[in-house]
Amino acid sequence: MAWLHRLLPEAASSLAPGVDAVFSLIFWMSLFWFVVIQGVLIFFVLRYRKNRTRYPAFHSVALEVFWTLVPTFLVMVLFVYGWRQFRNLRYAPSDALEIHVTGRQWLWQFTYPDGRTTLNDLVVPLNRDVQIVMKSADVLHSFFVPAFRVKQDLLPDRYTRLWFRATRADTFEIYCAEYCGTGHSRMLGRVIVLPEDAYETWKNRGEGGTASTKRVDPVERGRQVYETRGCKACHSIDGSRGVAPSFLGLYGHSVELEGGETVLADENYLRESILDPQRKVVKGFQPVMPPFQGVLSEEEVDAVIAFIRSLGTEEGE
Ligand code: HEC
Ligand SMILES: [Cu+2]
Repeated sequence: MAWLHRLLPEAASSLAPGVDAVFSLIFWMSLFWFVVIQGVLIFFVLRYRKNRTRYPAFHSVALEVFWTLVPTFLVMVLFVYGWRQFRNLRYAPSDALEIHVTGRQWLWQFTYPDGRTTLNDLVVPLNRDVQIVMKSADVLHSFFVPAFRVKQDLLPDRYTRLWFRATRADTFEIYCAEYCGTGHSRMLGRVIVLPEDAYETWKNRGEGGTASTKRVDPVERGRQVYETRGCKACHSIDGSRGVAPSFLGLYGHSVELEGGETVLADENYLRESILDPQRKVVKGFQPVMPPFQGVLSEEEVDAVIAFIRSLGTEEGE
């Protein structure tokens, strides 16, 4: 149905056809039932408009069962079909290129794996899986690329993710889809999708059509934080256990806590453990770590997390 697709923005990611299929299914189902129900309604109005006493209300168990089971079945179909698509949206392929985004009033700041940053322009390679790790520096924002059919809120103090694989080399709009203050409507960005070789050139030359490109390797920066902000005194990076657990192989592993719970050591856990260590205390250790809330800057927290991640995820495996 070409005209229906013209109602939607162009589809430019590997996820878009699936999302559009869900949309179309819901659309056609709704249209079908709208016509059926309105048709019956109009028919009844015309057919039974006189002498209502001749047609007393009656109860039919068969009819009740029919119009309970059919909608239930249809809703389950929508659920299963939609949920499978949602799962695709939710779980990024594990080898996706990771780009960090900070939303702030009122701009987008992107940080690439090599530490380069750009403002409002997100440069990605064509046909590569890209995972966006997001957080907000102030209020709620929402990262929305209509052409890719992806949208995700950004929160202060928490990392959220989305992923996509761009399938057309072109420029697409990024909107903020969560009202975030007077500059909200001007919080616009662009995704610039480059073919692999042009992307490599951009990466090596530092060109991207943006004035502000600077380079700080986050892992190196994180090592500095580790060495100069006190972490080193308690945490080793070689697997040896001191007053505190080692950072080696921490990321991506499950951690046993005092009280018997286990948590997965992802970015959100690391962040919380750094800013507010008493919230979740690792089993077998004393709660002696000072909270770093207000001590480390946002940039230092991100960097030290990148450093911890770089120490590997597969200790002894
Ligand atoms: C005074 C010693 C001390 C210092 C300094 C310290 N920590 Fe800790 N840290 C601990 C202890 C003890 C634990 C385990 C108990 C707990 O979870 O609070 C811990 C736990 C952690 C955890 C969770 C580890 C796990 O295995 O789940 C992270 C992440 C962490 N610290 C990061 C840091 C960072 C980053 C710094 C420097 C900015 C730092 N720590 C500085 C003592 C310290
Ligand atoms: Cu916003």
